[in-house]
Parts: sequence; structure tokens; C-alpha cells
Amino acid sequence: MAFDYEKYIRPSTFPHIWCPGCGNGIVVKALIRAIDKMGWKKDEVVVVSGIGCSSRTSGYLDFNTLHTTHGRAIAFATGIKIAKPKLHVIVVTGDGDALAIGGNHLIHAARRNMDLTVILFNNSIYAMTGGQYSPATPEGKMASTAPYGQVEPNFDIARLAEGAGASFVARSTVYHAVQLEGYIARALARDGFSLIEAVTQCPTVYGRRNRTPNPVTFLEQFKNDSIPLAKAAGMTDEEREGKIITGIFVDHPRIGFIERYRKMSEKALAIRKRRYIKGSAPKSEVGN
Ligand SMILES: Cc1ncc(C[n+]2csc(CCOP(=O)(O)OP(=O)(O)O)c2C)c(N)n1
Ligand code: SF4
Repeated sequence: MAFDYEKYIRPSTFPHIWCPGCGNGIVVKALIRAIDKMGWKKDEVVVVSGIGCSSRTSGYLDFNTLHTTHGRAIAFATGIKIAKPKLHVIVVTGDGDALAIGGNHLIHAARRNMDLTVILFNNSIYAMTGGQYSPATPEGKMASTAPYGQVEPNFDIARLAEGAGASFVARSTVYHAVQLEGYIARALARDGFSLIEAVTQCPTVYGRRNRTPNPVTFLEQFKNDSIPLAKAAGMTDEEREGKIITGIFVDHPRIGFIERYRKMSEKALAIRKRRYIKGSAPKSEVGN
């Protein structure tokens, strides 16, 4: 039976704003299919986004959705998860949204192991505002704010999330749509902080400046330049240059923030009860 995408979208919000050949739709398709695999009811899912082309995703999906402010999706999502821990909270965000203005929220959510799944659409640029470079724009690539080429090195997003403490991190591309869907499903199933870096294309503002205005060229690059993590491990830095390393970078289940917070609340309540009702709790149990 054909997959029922319409079950998960809001037809009233279409046509979408994305350009022909934009990769965002492929990421959204993978996300929808992964959510479907989880068997969750639609009202158990919350999709939170920031601002950007990719962040328009929240408006198109028929879950509880929140289209927030630029860079703050993870902060809003954290509040939702703490207030309603039973909800499955997913953040959709761009590389500018998540790594520049929202960079601190990202690293601290990973450090806390906040129970969220972040789908980071990495198109290497601030697309919505016309092609300014982002922290994911590779060195040497053109942007409206780097007319002679980006002078800064870019973040390795998956490694950044790993270093900050995420419990599941994977990278795939829109060429590898089935792999992408599988990684998203694994991230959704994980308690704690999970991040999927979805490498995607913006033929319009990034591609035109970087001699790849044709979306097919991007897909060919994603196909030809991607290397599985295991293979990349045996390569030199020079050999890895310009390659997209795909795979699961972190698969480390550990207790998420919500469960730690629940346990701490129980402990605090027990201490307060002893201290204030029975008047017997030693000060050392309460802390400073
Ligand atoms: C506080 C604030 N600063 C700047 C902007 C302008 N702005 C809107 S989207 C955007 C960049 C989006 O880039 P990215 O997150 O990579 O998403 P994309 O459009 O590439 O999908 C910027 C700078 C804004 N809306 N709010
Ligand atoms: S500007 Fe780029 S990212 Fe935005 S919709 Fe068009 S192709 Fe997609």
C-alpha cells in the first residue's frame, strides 16, 4: 500500500515556499516516514522550528507545531519537554539557526542530554536571507558576505554534537534518503539528546554562487563525495578533505535530562518532607 503522506501534512499550507530542486522536501519526507515508524499518535508529537527556509517545515506538518524565533527552537523545545515530558519533541532547524545565533542552545541541550531530537538541515548557507555564510559554510565557498570565498573553517556539526555530549548523532545526505530515514528513526527512539545532520542542497542561493545551480549536480556530489565513517577512519586528513563523512558518530545511551530531573525532584521532595514536616533532615542532605 502506498505511504499516506497526507496524513501528516496540512494541505491548507500548500503550496510550500521552497524552490524547485530544494532538498528540504526530501528531509521532511524522511522525517515523516521515521515518525510513522514510531507508531506515535499525532498529538503526542511536537515539531518546533526556528526561522529559515528549513524551519518552515513546522507549518507544513500536522502535529503540534511551533514556529519560533531565529535560533531559539531548542530553547522552546526544552520548555515544552520539561512541562510535558510525555510528548515527543522534535526540533527542525537550519545550520544558521542551530549553529550561529542558536549555537549555545545546541551545545547546552547536548550537554544536558535533553530529551529532544534535532534534525539539522545543513545546506551550508543562510538561505532564507539571501546567502550569507553560516558556521557550516566550507572554507573557500562563496556567499553574499564572502564574495571572494569564506575565510573561516566550518564546524564539523556531528563532531560538535558529539563533543558536547549528545547520546545519538548521525550524518546522512538527501541523496541517501533511506539511510537518512533510518537514522532519524533511531534518533527518535533514543531518550536524551539526539541530532541528525541532514546534508541537503540549496541550488538557489548557495548553488548559484558556487557553480552548482543544478540540483542534480548536488545529488551527484552527495553520492560521489560521501564516505562511510569506518572508511574515513583509515584515511589521512588530506584524503578526507572535501568529503562528506556519513554514518553514526555517537550511539551512547545514557540517562536523559527528564529522568535525572524526575529523580532529583523525588529526592528534593523527600528531603523537604523530612526537614519541614518531621524537622529531622540534616543540613548536609540539603546542600548549599
Ligand atoms: C533575531 C534574528 N536575526 C536574524 C534574522 C534573519 N534571519 C532569518 S532566517 C536567517 C538565516 C536562516 O539560515 P538557516 O538557519 O541556515 O536556514 P535556511 O534558510 O538555510 O534553511 C536569518 C539570519 C531573524 N529572523 N531574526
Ligand atoms: S532558497 Fe535555497 S534553501 Fe531556501 S527554499 Fe530555495 S533552494 Fe531551498
